[in-house]
Amino acid sequence: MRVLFIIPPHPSRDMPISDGMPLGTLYLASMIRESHDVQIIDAYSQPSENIASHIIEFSPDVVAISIPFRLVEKTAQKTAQEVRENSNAKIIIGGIHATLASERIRESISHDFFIPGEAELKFKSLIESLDAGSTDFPDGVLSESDSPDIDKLPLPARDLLQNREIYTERILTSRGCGFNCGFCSSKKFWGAFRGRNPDLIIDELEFIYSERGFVPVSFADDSFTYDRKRVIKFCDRMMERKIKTGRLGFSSHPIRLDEEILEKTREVGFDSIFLGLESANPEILRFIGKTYDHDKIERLIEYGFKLGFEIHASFMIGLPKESREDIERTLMWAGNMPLNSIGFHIFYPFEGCAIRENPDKYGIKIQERPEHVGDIDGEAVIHNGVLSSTEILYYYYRAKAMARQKNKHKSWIY
Ligand code: B12
Ligand code: SF4
Repeated sequence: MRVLFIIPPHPSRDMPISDGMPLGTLYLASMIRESHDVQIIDAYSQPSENIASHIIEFSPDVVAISIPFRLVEKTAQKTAQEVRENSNAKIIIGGIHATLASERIRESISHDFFIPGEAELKFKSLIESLDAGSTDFPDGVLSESDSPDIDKLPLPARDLLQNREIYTERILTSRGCGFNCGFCSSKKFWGAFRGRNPDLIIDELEFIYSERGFVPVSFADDSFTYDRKRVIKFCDRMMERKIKTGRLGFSSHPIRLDEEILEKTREVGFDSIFLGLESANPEILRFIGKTYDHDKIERLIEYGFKLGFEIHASFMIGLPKESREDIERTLMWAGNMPLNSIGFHIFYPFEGCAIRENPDKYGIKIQERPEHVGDIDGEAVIHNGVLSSTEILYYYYRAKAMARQKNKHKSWIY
């Protein structure tokens, strides 16, 4: 069968981006590539792709459309229409946002099959069934896949990406997150944390280097450091195997950093850390289910900086109950730390997060209109109990202006 994977374009950006390597699609492609003819259009990262002419040229039997975030919901709808207009291919949809907003997505996006959740196993069996001519799918909704054993999955089919050189390489060393922050849907989608075997991660890293040389590699896990023992073991194995690296970066929940983790990860080649710090006010953070010690993280950031790390942090504007004073405090705190870059984003209650599911409990009013596309860099859609959406937007612009000043010296993006 000819299977075409499509990641729909961003609704407004027309520039390529480097940080969007679509690992989910690459995992699915790796499951079927040996028996089928597979192509990938990543119109999100490479917006110049002409989807319609590609469909006509490749003439696929199946088109698999990935819907990772709300931001691409409308363009996914348009992509599915283009498939319908230019081919007789069966359309399969899936991805995080498709799963968490499945009711609306299933109504608005033309498709033959919908596979919620982690889809490797179900996707492969669906393709095999279609190939065998089976039509035994009552309503096109396949039950959620069993989570695969992530140590047994084939490596993501990175080599199938067109213009691979535009991408920062990404590697996934775990799935799921052990935390449950009220603004995040990760737990709901991925469930419990599952870490991969350190030696297999190192093998994958070496494979990437064998293909592309010592390029920067970003560890794409939600929180690479969630399982401390696994990180230590990973670093020990890197040392024992004497692995030479290019630049390496990871993300961490602030509560999962400590001196030894910083030292060990630095020693094996990591030099970039991304931290979701969100707010300077511990009470706001406690209220939304994310806690850490602000004094301690300040000390660790300074220590990490001394060790030679670049440290990038992200903050949210407009969290439930956050007042003007809270935001001022966050701006001040963020501005005073030796961070290499700071990012501000508007709090957006995405489908699947606890705050969206219990707005009364969090004291917010959601004022989302159909034209809102889910852009955390431009839309405020709540009254947070203290500030209106207009006020949130105002403080967000102030925060952005401050970040622009501070980010002048930013080098590598995590
Ligand atoms: C890396 C990442 C990015 C990368 C790359 C995204 C990509 N191409 O996949 C970049 C940096 C581009 C990105 C951007 C954004 N992201 Co992001 N991102 C992530 C992150 C941390 C990891 C994604 C990943 O690689 N997962 C690993 C792979 C293996 O999983 P997967 O892609 O989901 O694929 C599996 C399943 O979903 C499914 N599947 C996937 N595709 C398909 C297709 C079919 C047909 C089927 C059947 C199944 C299927 O099977 C796959 C294998 O199991 C996730 C959080 C997370 N833990 O997943 C957030 C996440 C997806 N991002 C999110 C958001 C909001 C954004 C932004 C849109 C934010 C914004 N500005 O509004 C931005 C866009 C910024 C911009 N201006 O362009 C939210 C989405 C929430 C939502 N409902 O919208 C998430 C869930 C984070 C969160 N918890 O809030 N992101
Ligand atoms: S925000 Fe990060 S640490 Fe919190 S639940 Fe989501 S993925 Fe986990």
